[in-house]
Amino acid sequence: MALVLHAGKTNKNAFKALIAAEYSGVQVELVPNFEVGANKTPEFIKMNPIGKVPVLETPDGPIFESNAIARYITRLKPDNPLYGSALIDYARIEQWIDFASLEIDPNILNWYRPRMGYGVYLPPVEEAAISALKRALGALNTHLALNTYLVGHAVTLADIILTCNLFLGFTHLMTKSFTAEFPHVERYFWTLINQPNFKKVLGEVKQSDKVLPVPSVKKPSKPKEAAKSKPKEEPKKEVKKEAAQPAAEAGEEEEAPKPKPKNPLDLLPPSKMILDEWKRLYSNTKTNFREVAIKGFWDMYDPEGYSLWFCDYKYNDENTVSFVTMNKVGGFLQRMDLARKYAFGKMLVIGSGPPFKVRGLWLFRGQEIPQFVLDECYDMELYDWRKVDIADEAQKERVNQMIEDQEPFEGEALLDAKCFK
Ligand SMILES: N[C@@H](CCC(=O)N[C@@H](CS)C(=O)NCC(=O)O)C(=O)O
Repeated sequence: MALVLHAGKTNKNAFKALIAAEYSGVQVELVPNFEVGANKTPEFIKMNPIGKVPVLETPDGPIFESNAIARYITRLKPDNPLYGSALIDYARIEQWIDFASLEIDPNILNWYRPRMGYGVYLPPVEEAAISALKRALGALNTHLALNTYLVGHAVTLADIILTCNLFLGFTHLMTKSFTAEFPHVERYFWTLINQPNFKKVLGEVKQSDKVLPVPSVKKPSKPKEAAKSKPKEEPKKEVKKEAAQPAAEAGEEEEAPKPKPKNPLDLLPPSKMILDEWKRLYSNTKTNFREVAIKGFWDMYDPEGYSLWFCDYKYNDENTVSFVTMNKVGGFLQRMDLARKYAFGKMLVIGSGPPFKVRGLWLFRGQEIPQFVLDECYDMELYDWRKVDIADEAQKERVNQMIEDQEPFEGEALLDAKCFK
């Protein structure tokens, strides 16, 4: 039977439990129709004397505090990899949980809450919060320069808690120009957000393109202006809205379950090129690759129904660690899963030493990079894209070399070559 979690459905603290549950195979359900104020009833106060959400009901009684709830769920699965496999992993997971809870969360909340109208906005207090947050993000960035995840080589509970604590920052406060200073934190956050078990809970997450505005002080002489710059009269409902605050701020989650429209690429005129045939030929050709696969590719290629694109990673200078670079490319290909019916790709990690260059070749259905890929796969914007001019023999030859993993490639050794098919 599912454990019941009391919280609004976009509460970032409840996400910790829900994501941990996905990883652990534990059934957790949000209490249906959680309402503002439900956390102030005498029954609720019996479960959590401070009257805050989330609270988890278990067969042995209620638990409050979101980290404790997530730990409980994690421990329901014996030897859960979310807790690592050695004592030192466990200690480091706890270390990063504390870091996420003491160095990241309060600073984001001290920046966020006054701007939401849940507290007095005082510029020096905000400045101090941002400066402490930057210090923490700087340290995190240093750690993540050499580590894909916080501890070991897989997602742990520490990653779940930290990502949830970064969530409000990325979605409401920390624009691209703020986070660009912490590129490894950016890469880390989007890697986690795009893990299937995170996606099931969080849906689509978009980085805010502006900092949540400061609520304007209502001036009796200018009532209209005040209402315009502080919409939805949030401050008025301050006390009552507290529990449902994330539900109020995360309209995008509410919109998530839209009916799926037909992919426009399915509506294109039929092509003589059957993508699966090319993928089969590519996979089955073991010898004479040039004569068989490459020749076959150009025989099949339909320049009207498909287009070829070169991509170049924009931040190659950051590719200082081989396995981190390879993981980054691996993550990109995982996230391209949604385009499998419409794309084929080769991604090369080039160089015999750091910094490694990441370059690729993609074949897409249609004449443009599909819009849904640009919208859904954040990696796309990390690359410069250039359409291949197949009338240019040099570009055509580059296509051949990329399909073939030719080494040396442009005079350099290949560290890795990955195929999306
Ligand atoms: N440390 C707590 C924080 C809980 C918390 O602040 N909950 C907010 C909503 S995210 C709440 O219930 N606020 C209502 C109130 O303060 O009365 C946790 O991690 O669970």
